[in-house]
Parts: sequence; C-alpha cells; structure tokens
Amino acid sequence: MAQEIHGALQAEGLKFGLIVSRFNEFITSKLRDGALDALVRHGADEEDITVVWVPGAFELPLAAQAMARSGKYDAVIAIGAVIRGSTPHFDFVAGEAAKGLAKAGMDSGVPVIFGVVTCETLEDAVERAGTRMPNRGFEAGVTAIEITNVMRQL
Ligand code: INI
Repeated sequence: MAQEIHGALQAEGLKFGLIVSRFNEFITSKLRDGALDALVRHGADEEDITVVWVPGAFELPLAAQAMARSGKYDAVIAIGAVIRGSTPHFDFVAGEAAKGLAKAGMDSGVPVIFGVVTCETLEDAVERAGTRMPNRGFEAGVTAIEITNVMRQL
C-alpha cells in the first residue's frame, strides 16, 4: 500500500511571517485580516505572527527572502493586490512578484505563499477580498499551514 503524506490544518506552535503590500491597501488589509483569521482559527498564537508592510507587490520578494532566510519563521505569506486597470506595467509587477516569491521559497526551503490577487478591475479585487468570493488571504493562510506540515514530513 502506498504511503501518503498529508499536511494537517494545525498551526499550533508554528511561526509565520506575513508581508503585506501597502499599494491598494484597502484590499490588502482585508486579505491580511483573512490570513490572520485563518492562522489563529487553526491554532496559531498571535504572538507568533509578524506582519511586515512593504510599498508594493514588486517589493514582496525581497522581504519574503529576508524573512524566509532568517530562520525565525516556519512559513512566509506574501499579500498583495495588482490590478490591471490601474497600471500599464501590471505584467511586470505581477510577473516579478510571482517569480521572486517562488525563488524566495525555492532558495530558502521555507514555504513562501503567493497571496497576491491579480485582477482586471478593482471590482474583481474587492470580490477576492471576501465579498462575493472567499477571502484569498484566508486561503493563503490555510495553504501556509498545510504546506508547512507537509514539508515537515519530507
Ligand atoms: N503595486 C501593487 O502592489 N499593485 C499594483 O496594482 C501596482 N500598480 O498598479 O502599479 C503596484 N505598483 C507599485 C510596485 O509594486 C512598486 O512598489 C513600485 O514600482 C516601486 O518599485
């Protein structure tokens, strides 16, 4: 019988770094609230969560890399909102954020979660912050817990 490994949704005793982009703060603050809610509801202690604000999604990877390398966190969650309607350089900002966050995780071996919503319009972003759709920050928090508990068994 094959052995299967699953990540429990249990965050007790885990330490998290949460990096939040200030750009589109009215969206990202809702995503941050969702992520915190997910971590605490699954057993994390608020004292074990550090929230860092950065200017925009483009700056998320650098801070994620520093937090992931620090050895202080079991997982890092990067939160941002990139909206095509508001920028001609959407593709650069969103693309570099995705690439940089993936690299920070791969280089450090610490899970780095892509909690960045990339949307066509402000309306879409509002929905993904938990109005008509589930809060993407909450989903990022749950993902962080699951992958952390998977990684511990590999
Ligand atoms: N940053 C975002 O997080 N979201 C955006 O939609 C956005 N737009 O529209 O430009 C954005 N730009 C700023 C960028 O992340 C950097 O902070 C800036 O380019 C300085 O490096």
